[in-house]
Amino acid sequence: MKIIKSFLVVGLVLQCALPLTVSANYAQRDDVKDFINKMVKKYDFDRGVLEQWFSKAKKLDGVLESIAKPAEKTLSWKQYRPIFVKKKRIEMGFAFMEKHHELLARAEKETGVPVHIIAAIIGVETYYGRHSGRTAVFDSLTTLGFDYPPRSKFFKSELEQFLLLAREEHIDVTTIRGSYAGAMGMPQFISSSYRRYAVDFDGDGKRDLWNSVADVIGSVANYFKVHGWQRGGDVVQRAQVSHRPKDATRKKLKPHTSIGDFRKQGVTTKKPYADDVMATLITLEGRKGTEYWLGLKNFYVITRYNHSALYSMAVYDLSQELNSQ
Ligand SMILES: [Ca+2]
Repeated sequence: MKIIKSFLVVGLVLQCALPLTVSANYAQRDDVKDFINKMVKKYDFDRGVLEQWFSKAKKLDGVLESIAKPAEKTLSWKQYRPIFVKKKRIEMGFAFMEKHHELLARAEKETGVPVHIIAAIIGVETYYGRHSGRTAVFDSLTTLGFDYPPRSKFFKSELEQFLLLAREEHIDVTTIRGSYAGAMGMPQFISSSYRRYAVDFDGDGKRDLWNSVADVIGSVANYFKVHGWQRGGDVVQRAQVSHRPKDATRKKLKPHTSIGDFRKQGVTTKKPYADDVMATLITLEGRKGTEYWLGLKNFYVITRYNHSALYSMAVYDLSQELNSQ
């Protein structure tokens, strides 16, 4: 569910055209052999098939470069926002909502997640399904799982989930494409999320996040519902501050302080909230200087999709644009 940047995709396509001599021959590595053993013993995978896949897996240097510098960590809000909240994405969002109005309305009715939030997620992730990633997911997860020590454990686990997902959903391990970090389909679900949260919303017996817009809409809404979306609840509110708060960090995503306590610290919102409503303070460097916001439970729920305050704000702002007509 990380962001795909088109220049990155172009880089990976070029890289894939290199001769096969760049093959890392993963099947001969001890750590990969351990992984294969685990998949055979724990899940009864065919050893020969796994060995064949890993012998052909490519180490993707472009993936390793990208994972080291995700946009959320290097961009300020004033740089980040215009990437996502812009005319083309808004116009395409209206078209998407009009075309899929009934599905979106059904998902909102069942889960409480507003249609414009669901649409904004799909818009931010993949331009409403147009850019769902061109990197071979098996290669990217193998590269990250075995050649990216800082997050090796996580990506090995995703690789395990990916192989299980492919078996359950009858999809071809070697041809599936996604983002450099292994996020797949129109909503960019990573493998563990796909297995846990995707739903068959069109009732054809399959969970298809590449081709079924119904499944995509139902799955995004279900993801938020399971993560605690509050029906009718606010996402975030602009805050006024009497002085720069001690806690002016945007690192705490989870609401941790009551609105009443924020008020005592000189942090207030124009819209009144009960004192016991929990919030987190978000500090953004916007076009016109520092902005303070109070993020509520639903703000936090959006960050469960991508653990970034900038991401959640961009989804919210785009959803507001889509809700403006
Ligand atoms: Ca389906």
